[in-house]
Formats: sequence, structure tokens, C-alpha cells
Amino acid sequence: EKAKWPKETVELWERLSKKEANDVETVQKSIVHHVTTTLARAAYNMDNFSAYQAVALSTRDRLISRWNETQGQLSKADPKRVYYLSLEFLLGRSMDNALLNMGLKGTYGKGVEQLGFNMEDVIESEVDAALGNGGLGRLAACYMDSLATLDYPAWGYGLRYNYGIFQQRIVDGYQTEYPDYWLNFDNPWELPRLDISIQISFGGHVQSIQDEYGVTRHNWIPAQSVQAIAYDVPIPGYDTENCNNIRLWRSKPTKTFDLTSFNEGNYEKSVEDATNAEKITSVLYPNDNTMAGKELRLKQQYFWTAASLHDIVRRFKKSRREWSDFPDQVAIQLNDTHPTLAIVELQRLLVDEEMLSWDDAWEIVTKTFAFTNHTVLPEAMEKWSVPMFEYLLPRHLQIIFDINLFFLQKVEKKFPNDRGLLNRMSIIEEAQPQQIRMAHLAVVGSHKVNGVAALHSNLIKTTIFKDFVDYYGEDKFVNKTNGITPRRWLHQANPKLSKLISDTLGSDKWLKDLSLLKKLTTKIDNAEFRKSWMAIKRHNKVRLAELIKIRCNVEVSPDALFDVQVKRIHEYKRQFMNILAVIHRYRTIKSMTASQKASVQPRVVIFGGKAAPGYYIAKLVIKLINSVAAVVNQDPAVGDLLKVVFIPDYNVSVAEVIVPASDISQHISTAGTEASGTSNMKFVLNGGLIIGTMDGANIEILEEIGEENIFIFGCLAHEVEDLRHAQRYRGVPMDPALQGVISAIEKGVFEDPKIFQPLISTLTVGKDFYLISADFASYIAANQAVDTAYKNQEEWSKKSIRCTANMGKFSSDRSVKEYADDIWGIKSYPIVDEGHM
Ligand code: 9GP
Repeated sequence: EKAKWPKETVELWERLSKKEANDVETVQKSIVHHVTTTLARAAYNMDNFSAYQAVALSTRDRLISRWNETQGQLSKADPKRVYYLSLEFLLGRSMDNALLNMGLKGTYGKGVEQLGFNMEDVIESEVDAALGNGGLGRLAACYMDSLATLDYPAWGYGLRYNYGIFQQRIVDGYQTEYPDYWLNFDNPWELPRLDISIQISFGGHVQSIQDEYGVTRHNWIPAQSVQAIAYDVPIPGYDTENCNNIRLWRSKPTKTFDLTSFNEGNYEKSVEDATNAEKITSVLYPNDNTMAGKELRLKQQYFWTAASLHDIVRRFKKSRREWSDFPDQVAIQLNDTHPTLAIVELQRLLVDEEMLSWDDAWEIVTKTFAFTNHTVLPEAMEKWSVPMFEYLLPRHLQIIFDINLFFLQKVEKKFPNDRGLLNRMSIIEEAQPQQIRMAHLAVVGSHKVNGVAALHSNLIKTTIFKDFVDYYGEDKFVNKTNGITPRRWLHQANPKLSKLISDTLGSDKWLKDLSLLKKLTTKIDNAEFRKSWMAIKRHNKVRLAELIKIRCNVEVSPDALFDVQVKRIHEYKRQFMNILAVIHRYRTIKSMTASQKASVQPRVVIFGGKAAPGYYIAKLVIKLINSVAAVVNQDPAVGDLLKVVFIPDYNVSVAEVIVPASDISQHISTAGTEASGTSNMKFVLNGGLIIGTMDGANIEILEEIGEENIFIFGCLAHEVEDLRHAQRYRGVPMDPALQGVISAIEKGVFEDPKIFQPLISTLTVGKDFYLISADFASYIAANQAVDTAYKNQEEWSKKSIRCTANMGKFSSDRSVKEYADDIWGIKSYPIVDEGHM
């Protein structure tokens, strides 16, 4: 169309679409413009929140320019892209991150201050985008930051939930859940694409007909359909023009209401369909490492994967290439089993709609997909009941049965007459009713399967996917150790440390090459440097102490050792063991003489994290922590030697305050249960030491920072089964120190002991599945070693610097590059700044 325009018109557009300058005054003008026009407010009518809205809108304008340029240039060049399918993106706040990544924080900071606002208060006004539960969703967000920073052509696909993870409040020591309606004030960080609407169908039946060549074709006649509307979230890379996209889908009714019912006077029924359609993207399931199994969840998964694939295929078709080129243009990463239906949907599109042969289609499918497994916990393995699945997706069920049949025929060929093997490997579990094992489907439909830390990747090969390794061979199963973005988790969350590092290393290049931190080791013996390092830690502890005062109404001393365990509450993560050890510490202090007390290292034990609303035992752990806190914090015999706090509503922005302030943090899962963990990386990167088991990424952190800088305890993964066996069949008695702690709870030292009985009974001899008793003595000893080490502040500061200096491996840039090279086969495509809006 543009080609038809007269020269003057083209020139006019060119002139008017020049990017705005990025000097302070231009930025201020754009902020004021948004205040007066978009917000329709005036200077005298402004608060921090409206200032935030205006700054956000102005930042968004700049983001959109980059987004347009990136997507325009990529459309032209059409390189291979990766699509990261994740049901969760735990982005947190966007403004600070966007300004830092675009290199505009200084300019905006100055501009905002001159306009009479404090930039920190403005930043604090933003609510978190909390479209995720924990590690898995935050990993997706870190990967999106790295993909953009490394100029990889990448899109994320997810759902735009109206309600993110619930807000947690503590009432009488118990967790209570409140809805997180985060879209109350509009979301400036998304671009609604109301014109991009895809029809998604459900239910109905399948018609099978023979085509003119005698081939049976399957025609799905669905019963209902809804619309998927696209919302784009720009993700700017750090120190690059590149700005990638996360496309989130929102469900809407295809027709607003049923006119027949309306005309018959049944108004309620007439809007029923509409309400049901909107429900699909209404709420994020609040489960972490457990499977929900609800029909609505399956609907979410299909709605999202079908809309995303439709979009990906439409983009591919624009290039008019052969179908066989699809895997050379498209890589799709399945973040856990949640998007596994995408495999089936692509097969359906290729066979039923594009008329490819089954085998040609399947070859394309299996070359396109790769699958990340994030857990070996049985309760987290997704399974769908066949009758429910058939009711919602009848054609997809047929395809799954066919995929399974052809797969098992091949297994039979390779390992004849092993019915047990076929049963174990089948995508269909022969239960009542039959179940679809999504992890098996994901393995069969992908060309690579990866775990998220070295131990975990080995474990999946010897446990849940052992038979598949025997069948496919080792090469299909790889490790991609998780990583975190240093931009958010150091530069943004810990600005003072970031500045000290940049000043010391002479540049901020480390933010894009984290291995450069190694050079900090040359400063370890410099007393001045150590002093500055520890002064920053103290500053961050003061900031956290203020947050604790506000949220928990407890005064804590920033001179005490800050001991942190923040993560989802789960039995395998053993917050229970932590609080039991705190009780042990409390009892020990109470039994001391005044002179003995003088040598006790004061400690503040900080907990935070949400429990799934239906997870009764996890919720009792929260109650116990709060009951212990109530007693300990009031006890004059203990004073500042021990304080316990539970910070409510732990989320990304709270983590940004907690992580830089920790002296020691706890990563104490039973060996073999935590696939990786990523907060361990965040803490160590910020110079916090960790106490942990030989589990997940702790092991690789140990390898990088050295065993003298980490406090390791507990049994090893390969010992777990023997210990459980010994406990169950030989009745190994409970650890005596633990016994003392349990007696104290049972005597009612912390509220009515009846409340905690269900929790205590999980420790009954023979039932202690997470091996709290077996690990208790070594855990107490490791905590004592922490106290002793902390007393020597000079040595501690050296350990702290060494920790940060050796964390280069754990940048998500490293992880993403490994995925790009070994799994996706994509290359960087740097965007050129052409100066357009
Ligand atoms: O539990 C794992 C956690 O260890 C890991 O760090 C994270 C990211 O890979 O994924 C978690 N898994 C899940 O949330 C569910 O599979």
C-alpha cells in the first residue's frame, strides 16, 4: 500500500515517525503529556500512583518503538525463532526493569525528581504481575530477559489470567487467601491486540470419511467455541535495541449471548455461555509441584496451546515455504508438561487440515518440539482421565491413541515380548478410568528432553524416564542447568552492590558476561573493599528490617545474622524442619546461663512463601511458624538472641528486598526432591551464603564456590531409599534432639498442641517420608557451623565476596545460550536502531 503513496506522503510519515529523543526534558514532556491527556489529571491532583501511571505510559511509548522495530526487522529477515510455551510467567514489576534494560533509569530518575516525585516511591507503586506460582514461572521470566538480551528471535506464549497467584494474608497465624485482581487499574505493560482473535473449539464429535484417494480423513465437529484475543507484553533486552514479545491469550465468548434464550425471556441462560468462555483465562491455578486435574485446567491448556500454534503456523505460512521446512523455522520449547497438547494439536493441523501424511506430519512435529521436565515428584505428574479428555477433545484423543499405538509398536520391535515394558512406557495408564500420562506424551513427541540441574537430569534418566533412555538412547536426554538474570537479581535488586562491582571492575560489562565477576577475587584481601562490601549488606539489612517492621510489626536488629527461607511451602522443601530447629535453638537458649548467653550469635529467622490453598499440612506449617514466632519474640529470656518472622504475601518484589539482605539462606529439601531451585542462585549472587542439602543446583553451586563457602548437611540422593526402608522396616528411633522439640510442642509451649497433631504425625517413626529425623542432627550441626563462621566477620566477608565472584555459571544467559545451541538451533539476530517510533 505504502508503495502507492505519493513521495510527499511517504516523507511526511518518515519525518513524523522519528523516535523521540531521550534527554531529560523530552522525557518530562512525555510524562506531563500522559498526565494531562491519557490520565486527564493535573499537577495539583497527583499522587505517587498517578505519577507511576504516567511514567509507565511514557516508558511504554519507548518500549513500543523498540518492539515495532524488532518485530518489523524480524518479519523481513524471517530467521528461525523459538517459541517458549509456559503456562506461567512470573514477571513481577516491569517499570524499573524496563528503564534499566533500555538504559533510561538515570534520565527518568532525574526527570521524575525534578517533577517533584521520588523515583523509588513511584517504582513502589507498581503492582506485581504475578502470573505464576514460583520457580517455574520465574524461570520463564528470567529466560525471556536473557533471550531478549542475547538478541535471540524468541516469543513467549502464555495466558492472561485476570487473577494471578492469590494474595496471602495471615489471620491468627493462619494463611488466608484473597484474590489478586491485578488488572484493576489497567496494565500499561501490555498491548491489547483486539484484532488478533482466534477461534478455539471444544467438545462435539468426529466424523470419519474416505477421501477421493481412499484415505480416511477425520473431521472434528466441535460443540462449542470461544475466542482467543492476543495481549502482547514487550520484553526489552539489556543494552540492546532488541525487544521480544510475550503473547498472552485472553478468552472471550464468540457471541455475547444466546439470542434464542434471550428472546424466550431467559436472560440468565443467555449470558451463561459468555460467562463460561471468560472463565477459561480467569484464574491461575495456585498449585506448585502438584497437579490440579480439573476440567477447567485442561480447557486452559488446550485453549492456550491451540491459539499459540495457530499463531505460529500463520506466521510460518506467510513465508510460503514447504511444510518440511517448518522445523528449520520453528522451535517450540514445552515448559513442563502443561503445553504438551501442542504436540497433538500440531499433528492434527498437519494431518486433518493441511492433509499431510501421518508420518510426514509426525516427523515435523518431533523435530519441532523439545520438553523441559522440572520435577520428579509423583504428585506433580500430569495425568488426564480419558473420559474427561474425550468429552472435551474427541479428535485429540484419537490422535493420542494413534501416537501411542505407533510408538508401542516400535518399542515392541526393539524389545519384543516385554509386556511389562509396554505397560510402563505407554502414554495411556491402564487405571480405572484410563489416564493419559502427559510426561510420556511429551517425551515421545519431542526431539530433546532436558532436566534443570545436573543431579536432576541424571535422576530423570534413572527413574521416571529410564525405559525411554533404554529405547531412544542417551543423546535425547540432556541437562540444562537453570539460571537467573543478573539484571533483575543484582543490578535492579541490589543497586549499591551493582555499582560497587562496576566501579571495581571498571565497567558494567559483567551484566552481560557474568563470568567477569571472577575478577572480584583479586579484591578479597583488600580490607577497604571488604568494608564497602559489608556496608552494602548492612544497608540492605536495614531496608529489610523496615519491611519486617511494617509487615510483621516486629523490630529486628540489622546486626543479627539474617537467616532466610523464602519459597513455596511444601513438605519436600522442609520449612517444617527449619522451624523445628528454631524451636531447638529457642530451648537451648532458654536453658543457658547469662554468661553462656553472652556468646550466642543473635539470629533473625525469616520465613516467607505461599501454600497451595488445599494443602492442609503446608498451611499448618505456616501456623506453626507463626505460633513459634509469637512465643519467641515476646520472651524476655531470649530478647534479641532470636527473632522469628513470617513475611506475608511473598512475591517477586518482596524477594527483591529480601534476597540482597540475607546472610544465610536455607535450601534444605530432602536430597533428590528439588529439581534445581533458583533462589539459591539469587542469594549467592548477592553475597549471601547458603546452608543446604546435596540437592538440585546446590551441588553445582558448591562446585563453583568451593565447599568452604557453603554449609552442606544431610543424606545424599542415593541414600534416601535405603533410609526410608530402614525407617519403615527396622523402626529407626527418632533423633533425640528432635524428640525433645516434639515434646515441647506436645506440652503446649506454642498454643494448643492439638492444632499441630496432624503435622507431628508426619514424623511418626516409619512415616517420616522427607527424612527430617534422619537429617536433623547434621542440620543442627550445620547451623552451629554458620554461627561460628559468622562471628568472624573478616572471614565471613571473604566468603561472601568469593560467593558472588564465582557465580558466573548461573546467569540465565548461559542457560539460554545452551538451549539455543544444543536444542533450538537458533542464532542471534541483532536489531538495528533505524530511529523509528
Ligand atoms: O521444583 C522445581 C524447582 O526446583 C525448579 O527450580 C523450577 C524451575 O526449573 O521448577 C520447579 N518445578 C515446578 O514448579 C513444577 O514442575
